[in-house]
Amino acid sequence: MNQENLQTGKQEAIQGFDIEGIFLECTPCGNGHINDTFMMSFDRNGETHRYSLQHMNRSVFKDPVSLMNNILHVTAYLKEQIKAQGGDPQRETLDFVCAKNGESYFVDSFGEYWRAYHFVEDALEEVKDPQDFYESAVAFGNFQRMLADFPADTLTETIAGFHDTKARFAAFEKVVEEDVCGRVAEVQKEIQFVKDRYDVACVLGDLLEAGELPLRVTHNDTKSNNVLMDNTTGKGLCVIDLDTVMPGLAVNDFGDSIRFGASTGTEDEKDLSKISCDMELYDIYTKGFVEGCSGALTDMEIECLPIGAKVMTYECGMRFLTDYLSGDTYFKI
Ligand code: ADP
Ligand code: GN1
Ligand code: MG
Repeated sequence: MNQENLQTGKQEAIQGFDIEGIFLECTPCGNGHINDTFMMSFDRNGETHRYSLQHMNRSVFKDPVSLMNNILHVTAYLKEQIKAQGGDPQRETLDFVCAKNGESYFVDSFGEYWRAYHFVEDALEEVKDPQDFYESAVAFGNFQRMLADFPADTLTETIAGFHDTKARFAAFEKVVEEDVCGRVAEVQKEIQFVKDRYDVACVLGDLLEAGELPLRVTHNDTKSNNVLMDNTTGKGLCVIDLDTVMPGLAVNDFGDSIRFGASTGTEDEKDLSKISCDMELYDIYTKGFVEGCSGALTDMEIECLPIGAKVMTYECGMRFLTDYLSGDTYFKI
C-alpha cells in the first residue's frame, strides 16, 4: 500500500472505531517488521485515552477476517484464565475495540483492514537487563501454559507453514535459482551457509512427524519486543502480536526468544564480530520459560530446547536472505 493511501486509510480508520471523545492525535509507534502501528489518543471529559491502531499487512496475512477471529477467541479465552488467576484482563492481554459496525476490524475505502486495541499503559516492550529477559521468558511460558487446553482446531493457520523450516528451505532454493534481482552473486557465502545446514531445516519437522514432539497452541513470534513489561512490577505483563498464534512447537517459541534476546547484538547489527549467543542469558531464559510453562513441557521438549534456538536462528536468517533475494518484499527493513 502506498504512503498516500495509507494516510487516507488511517484517517478513515480513526473515525471507524467505536471510540467516544474528541480525537487528539495519531503517531507512528513500535518497530515491528510486519504491520503499520500507530498510537492514537482521544479526550474524554478531560482525560486522555490511548489506543494502538494497526493497519494489517495484507500481503503477509491473506485472510484478515479469520486472523481477527483467531485473536478474538484467543484473547477471550486468555481473559477468563487471567480473571481466574486474579489478574487484570484489560491489561494482561490485548483488548480490542470494535469498529462502529460491530466488527472486530475496520475496512477502509481501499479495502485495507485495520484494528484498534486499548493501549497498554505504564508498560514498555524494552528488555533492559537479564532480569527483564527472565521475566519475558516467564510471560511467554505462562502464555503457553494458559493456552494448553485451548481448542487448537478452532484456529485458522494465518500463515501456512510458518515454521516449517524444510518448506522455508525449498522456498529459499527457488529464489536462489530464479535470482530475480540479480543479487545471488554478491551473497554466495551466505547462500552456502544455509545450504550446508540442511539438516537443521529438517530436524524438528522430522521429530514432529515421528510423534516425538507434540503440537501445541504457540505464539510463534516470541521476540522480546512482543511482550510488554510492567513499569511498576518489572514483570512481563502482556504478550502482544497475536497474529501468528496457531498450532506449533514449544521449542520454536523458546528458540525464537533466544535468537533475538540472547544475542550479544541487535538483529540488524552489521558487524558480525559482535554477534554470538550469550550463554548466561540463554540459561536465564531457559529457567524462566520452563518455570512459566509450569511442568507442561515433556522431557523430549526440554531436551530439544537448544535445537529450537538453533533452528529458529537458522530459519530467520534464511527468511531474511530469501527476502533479500526476492527484492525485500516481505519484511519492512
Ligand atoms: P508487528 O507485527 O508489526 O510487530 P505488533 O503487534 O508487535 O506489530 O505491534 C508493534 C508495536 O506496537 C509493539 O512492539 C508495541 O510497541 C506497540 N503496540 C502494539 N499494540 C500495543 C498495545 N495494545 N499497547 C501498547 N503498545 C502496543
Ligand atoms: C517479524 O512482526 P514482528 O516484527 O514481530 C516476523 C517474525 C520474525 C521477525 C524478525 C509474521 O516479526 O517471524 O521472526 O519479524 N513476523 C512475521 O524480526 O513474519
Ligand atoms: Mg511485533
